[in-house]
Amino acid sequence: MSDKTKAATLIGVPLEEGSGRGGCAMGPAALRIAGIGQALGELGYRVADVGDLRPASASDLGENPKAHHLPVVGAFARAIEQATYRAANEGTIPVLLGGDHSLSMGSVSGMARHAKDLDRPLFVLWLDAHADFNTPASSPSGNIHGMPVAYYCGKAEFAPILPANRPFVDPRHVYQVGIRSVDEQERLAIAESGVNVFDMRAIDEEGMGAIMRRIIADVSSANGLLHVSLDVDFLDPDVAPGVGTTVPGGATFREAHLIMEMLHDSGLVSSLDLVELNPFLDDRGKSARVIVELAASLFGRRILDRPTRAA
Ligand code: NNH
Ligand code: MN
Ligand code: MN
Ligand code: MN
Repeated sequence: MSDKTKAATLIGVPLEEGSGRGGCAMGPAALRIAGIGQALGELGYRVADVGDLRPASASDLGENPKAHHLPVVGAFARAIEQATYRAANEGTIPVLLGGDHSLSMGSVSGMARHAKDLDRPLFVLWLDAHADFNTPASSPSGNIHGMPVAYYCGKAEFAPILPANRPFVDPRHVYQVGIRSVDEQERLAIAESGVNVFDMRAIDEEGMGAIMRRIIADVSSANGLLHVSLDVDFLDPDVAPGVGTTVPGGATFREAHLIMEMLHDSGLVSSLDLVELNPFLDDRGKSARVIVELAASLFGRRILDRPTRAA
């Protein structure tokens, strides 16, 4: 996180229609109660909270049996795209308080528009148990939260949600870390797409530090902006149980913090999604607190000061 910026905009996204179950709409409230604003403030950031987005359902988007609640999810995507673009354009770091992962259709698209203005490439770090590369045709569930990566890479158009000339993210600029649940057809689509996938086995074999050094070097050498999208189920369910789609064998507390600490020191992060927190399933606020602590590490909280590395 670049210390030059030192300003963050919290954008609440009470959206759960993309996830196929209730609870994520309470995520923004839980993250605020767990102290997301104070944590960033204590690290020296000027924090503005724009409150929760509450767009009316988009009546121009028809219902789609293979993409559930498209008029609601699509309306949110439009509002999020604008709010994210505006916050970034004002020189702040947009922090999306989700809300289910379909919100990234809007946040990443907004950052892609911002990056295009700056004539810099946008990179995405996708921290998730799932690849979220389904399309309405391939999805076994019809839940749009399994589709945002395909959407912002331009591989899945459900309906005219955002302008047809919106900038897409180059799949080769997407880095997925923590993956351990991929659907049959999704597997083929990812392999063809060029998305960089570091699954749990890669983390076990190579170590999180080595993987993150590679990703940071790639973004840095391209002078890219880096959007970070953190799905609660990236973490092991023992660390963060408050999510609807837990998958065993996830990232440890320290692996997740190491990512955030290295990202902070890189100065490359332009924007952040905190998604899929389901307070209804949480254990007395445990997962909400872990997510806030991870965000604090990303914004510069550290165990000890470290010698500055030569550039
Ligand atoms: N792959 C499944 C689907 O598309 C599950 C997606 N669920 C998530 N993604 N939580 O992060 O329905
Ligand atoms: Mn996800
Ligand atoms: Mn997930
Ligand atoms: Mn490139």
